[in-house]
This record gives sequence, structure tokens and C-alpha cells, in this order.
Amino acid sequence: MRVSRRGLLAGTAAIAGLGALSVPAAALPNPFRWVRYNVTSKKGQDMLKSYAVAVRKMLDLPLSHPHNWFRNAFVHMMDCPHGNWWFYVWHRGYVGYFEQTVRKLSGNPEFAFPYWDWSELQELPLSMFAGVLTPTNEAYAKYTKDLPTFEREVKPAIQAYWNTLNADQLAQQKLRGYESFDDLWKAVMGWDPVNQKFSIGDQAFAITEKARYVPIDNRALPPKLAGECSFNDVNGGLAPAQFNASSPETSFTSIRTASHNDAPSKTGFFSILEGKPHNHVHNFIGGYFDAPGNWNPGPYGNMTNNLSPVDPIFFLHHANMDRLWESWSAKQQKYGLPDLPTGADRVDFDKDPFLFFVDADGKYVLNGKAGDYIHAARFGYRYDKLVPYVPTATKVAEGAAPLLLGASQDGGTVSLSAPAGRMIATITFERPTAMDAPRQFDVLVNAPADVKTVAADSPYYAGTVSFFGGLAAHGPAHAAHAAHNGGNRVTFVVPLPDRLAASRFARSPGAKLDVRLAPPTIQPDFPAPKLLAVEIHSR
Ligand SMILES: [Cu+2]
Repeated sequence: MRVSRRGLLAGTAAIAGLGALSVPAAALPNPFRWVRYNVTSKKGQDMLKSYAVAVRKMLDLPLSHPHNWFRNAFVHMMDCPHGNWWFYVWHRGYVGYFEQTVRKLSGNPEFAFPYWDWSELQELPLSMFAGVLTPTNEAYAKYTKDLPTFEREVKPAIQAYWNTLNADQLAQQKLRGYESFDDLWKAVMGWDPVNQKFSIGDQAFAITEKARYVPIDNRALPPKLAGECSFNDVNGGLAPAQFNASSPETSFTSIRTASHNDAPSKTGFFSILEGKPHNHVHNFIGGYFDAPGNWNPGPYGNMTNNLSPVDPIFFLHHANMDRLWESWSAKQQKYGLPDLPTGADRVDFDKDPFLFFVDADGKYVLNGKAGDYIHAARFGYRYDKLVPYVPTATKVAEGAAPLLLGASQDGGTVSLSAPAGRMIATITFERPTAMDAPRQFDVLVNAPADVKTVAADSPYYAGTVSFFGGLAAHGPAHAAHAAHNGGNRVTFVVPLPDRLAASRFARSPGAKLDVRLAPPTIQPDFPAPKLLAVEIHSR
């Protein structure tokens, strides 16, 4: 019942909002028209059959067609935001149009994307290894057999598309750091603007046989990732009481920037759900993860970088991220809190131009804005099930400010001012710029100095923070900034494990928390960045 009511409310709000943009309400889809099912359900499995039909057709379309599979992936390469407050809304538009395209090409009028709930199914869905649902299928080889094939087949079509871009689109590319087609293509090839050379680990191109790393017979999430994806950790990610806030632990979304194509100018922060499970799942599927057998230092599969939509699983992962956004919105409504930016913030949020989406007719949507995609009702879908938020004793999710228990401006030990219950650590460090720098670091609490790396079951392990892609994946401008400043200051929010809250030291005032980073076990000798600041809040 709650889900249906939520859908109704969202639909009504969306119709009101779009009415202001002079779209006749009658032209809008019924917000209940389509249902996104869990991929593990019978209906979800049926949807995959239609999805495969559409993927096959898109692989067969000529590269001159915007619905060609690789052309579709380049929409993400050229325009996706990561690490800022437009992350969710942009991906809703991208997946939303693509869903309509699949509906049309598959001939299944009921099609809606199944989602991969990795909290429940802690392995890659088995059916995503069948036929063209894996990018390692031979049908992809005509594009990705090897690099010369890719350059010969794909590059001219992207160049031709680039030549059609209008002034507004070119302005967006410039914000991203692509002044010319050559800049874009250098990014595809893994150009590292910090070290001024190509980095194999940053290459967005992946050859067919290595397009996805995870094999069918070893598809379970490794233990650290399984923890990041657990219901408990996701619940922590749903707790922030504001859509966006300057204090990271209060913000559902990552840092506010001037444009979705803009990198943070000085310091950035990742929201919990983006900076932990979202990024970590991408890295895992593409081959960077903390267990024996990964491909460090690359080349990686598609999911580690901005051509990630080449792997069909991208859309199941992002349907789940979108479902988490819907779940958070439902929680906000339940507690009477705003589920979007308000006032002047909302105006700034809504007006950012999204100029690269392709609709179901193969037409570029040249007048889109972020505000067009704030409601799922825009695309007429809902989810069969949302994630119910489980409140904690601290009432933070109900709007109470997280209580600051202690802070250290130099990354040293934090003394807690009050007995702690559940805690959340806000940690800041400079992202290393070395080409072989790890994409993930583990967070350790009160670990003895001689502990260099930890396994998931270590008593000192408190979580993992993950970057999506190499430095350049956040845009050459971001990387260039790093080059001038010796790194990018970045903040992650890490809900600390419940067992820490239960431990004796956390219950006594004056208790000390020593938080630090450790390299992943696969790169034990890479020096972990020193924390520049640590804050501990109650949650
Ligand atoms: Cu993603």
C-alpha cells in the first residue's frame, strides 16, 4: 500500500511540475503504467529476454544510428556526472529514455528495466551471462575485437557525431575538459592529464574478451564489497536528511557543483551510496577489486570507466541506484522532509542542461534540463518494491542534525566527547595522482601500527571508499586541477560498523578513535594517503 501511495504522490507532483513547463497533463504517461521488477523475479527474468532482443538490434544498427549500442554508450562517456548532486537525476534520464528505446526495439510494450538488488542477490545475476547480455559475447567483436578494430569502426562515427554538436552542446563538452574531438578520444584511450601520458588502467576501450572481468563461475561479490552492499550499509546511505548539504554526512547526494559536467574546484565529497556501493560495484565488474586475480594495473573491463554502459549490466545496476533514490524520497516523505532541493537551490538544480539523451525515436533531446527528470513519473514507471528505511535511535533520518562527537583537523586520533552509539566517520584526504594508485582504500579504526592491510573479517576493518575510474574519469579538468595542486582533496562518509558502537571503548566518554586508510590487499605496498581531517558524528 505504501509503495502505491508513494507512486501516486510522485505522479501527481510530477504532473504539476511538468504542467508549469506547459506539457499538457494528458500527454504524460500514467505513473503506474510500467513496473520495474527485481531481476530475480519471474517477471524480471522475462524482461531480460526483451532486453536481449533490443541489445542485439542495437549491436546490428549502423554506427551512424544514434541507437547503435556503442553510440548509446557514448552518451554516458560524453555527459555523465559522477561525484556531484546531479548523479541520480542524470542517470534517471539516461536509463529512462533507454528503457523506452528497449520497449520499442524489443516489441514488448510492457518492458521496464529489471533492477539488480545487490543487497539481496550478492552475486552477478546468472542470466546476465547469457548471449548478448554480456559484452564478452562475440556479437561485440565487430566493434571491440582489438583496438585497431575499435578505432576503425567506432571512431569515425563519433567524430561525425561530434561535428553535428551545437554551440550549447560544445559548451558542455568544454566544461568537461573536451575542447575538441581529439580531447574526447584521448580520454577514451586513457589519456592521463596529470602524468601527460596514456594510462592503460584509464582506457575506456576494452577488448571483447576482457570487457567484463567477473566470470560466470565466480560471480559472487567479494567479502568487502558484499559488506558495502549489505542492507545495513545501504540503510546508512538512506539516512541523510537533506537532498544536498554542505556537510557531507547530512547530504543524500554528492557535492554541489556549478554544472553536472564540472569537476569540484577545490574539494569534493562523495555521498555514502555513490562513494561506496555504487563505485565499488562498477570497479568489481570491470576488474578492480580487492581479491586475488584482478587485473591491476589494467586494462580493465568497461564497468570501471565512462564507457560502462557497453556492459548491459550497467542498466540493472543503475535501475537499482534509481530505486535507492526512490526509497530515500519515500523516507523523506514519510518523515515530512523535502525530497528535493528547495527554493533557490531547486532553481539552480533544475536548470542545468542535459543535452545528449536520445529518445525512443532515435532523436537527440536537445532542450532537456535536470528538472525534467526529478520524478520517475516522467517515464511512467514505479518499482515493485522499495527499500524500507529502518530508523536508528538518534533520529538523524527524521531531520535531527548528526551530533558531532569529535574531530581532528590533522587526521590524528579523535577523542569522543560523549558516549557514542552508532557512528559515522567523515574522512578527508588527497587522492593520489600516481598512474598505478589504488582505486579503493580500506578504512581502519584503532588498528595497531603494524597492520598494513586488512581482510573483510579484520576487527579493524570499517569499510572501503572507492573511486569510479581513474583520475581522468572525473574529467580532464579535475585531473588537471590535481596536477597543479598535487592531488584532489576528497571527502568520503563512512558509517562505522555496529560492532564498534557495541564495543566498550565507544561507550565511555573520552574514548579515542584512531581512523586511518590502508591500501587494498592487492596493492599492499602502495602508501595509503594520510587523512587530513576526520569527523565523527552519531548516526
Ligand atoms: Cu554508475
